[in-house]
Formats: sequence, C-alpha cells, structure tokens
Amino acid sequence: MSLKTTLAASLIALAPALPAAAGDIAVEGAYARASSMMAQSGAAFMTLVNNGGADDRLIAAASDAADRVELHTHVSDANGVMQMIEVKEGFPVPAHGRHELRRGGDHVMLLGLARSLTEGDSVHLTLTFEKAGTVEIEAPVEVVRQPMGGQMGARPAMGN
Ligand SMILES: [Cu+2]
Repeated sequence: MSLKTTLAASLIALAPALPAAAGDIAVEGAYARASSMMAQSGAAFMTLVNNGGADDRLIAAASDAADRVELHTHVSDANGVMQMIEVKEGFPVPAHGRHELRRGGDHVMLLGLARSLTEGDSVHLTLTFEKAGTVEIEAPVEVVRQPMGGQMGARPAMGN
C-alpha cells in the first residue's frame, strides 16, 4: 500500500461524523447541501437506524441554520415531473431497521437559510423522534459541484 493510499484510507477512517444517538435510535452519515451557490434552501441527508424492538418515527427537525425545517419527500406528478412535498406524518424507522434519507427521496428540508452553506461548515440539527426523543447532530456541508458546462443558477431551487 503506497503512502498516498494509506493517507487516503486514514482520512476516510476519520471522516465519519460523531456518533449521534438517543435511546435505540442512531443517526449515521449525515450531511447537508445547498441546491446551488445562491440557494435560499438546502437539504440534509442521513441514515436513521433503529436498534430497538419497537418501531419509531422521525416526526420533526429543527435547526438554527434555517427559518423553517420540514420533512420532505419527492413524488412524481401526472407528467412524471418530480416534486417535493412535506411529509406531515414523518419518516417511520422500523424496529431493528433503518430509514434512508437520500437525494431524490426523503430529506430534511432547510428553508430560508440563515447563512450560505459552505464546505467545511456544518449544520446543527435537532431531530425529534416519537419514542427516542431528540437527537442532536452536526451535518457537515457538502458543496454541490456544478458539472462542467452546467447552467449556473438554472437548476430549480428545489432540485435536491
Ligand atoms: Cu424538500
């Protein structure tokens, strides 16, 4: 193994966010991103893990980084166009199971960003679960890299 790969491997080993848990619920791999450089909104993604024997549910999220935080998902409308909708009932996390929040699917929506999301920064989130209570997490910010030749600012603001 070369020095370079050894360094890369140790960096990856250090990368995982601090463990965040409450009761039987753990949150893994959280990160946040803005839809674009100028975006007024952003989203956070993570894996919700339930190590207990009872179903639980993420019912609310809050952050000082945004005016409003909502639980969203994507659905396609009659024309096959993806749209985001708020999920009032929240995200179920089955007993001994997990629920993945990922791009194009369920996400924690940050509306009205208090500041721009920049690389190296992190977003503090308070997640409220029906049974486990609150979990505080730090979601490192991943800046979206515009593809070469991409139309800067032409992306829909809601494009998570
Ligand atoms: Cu959304």
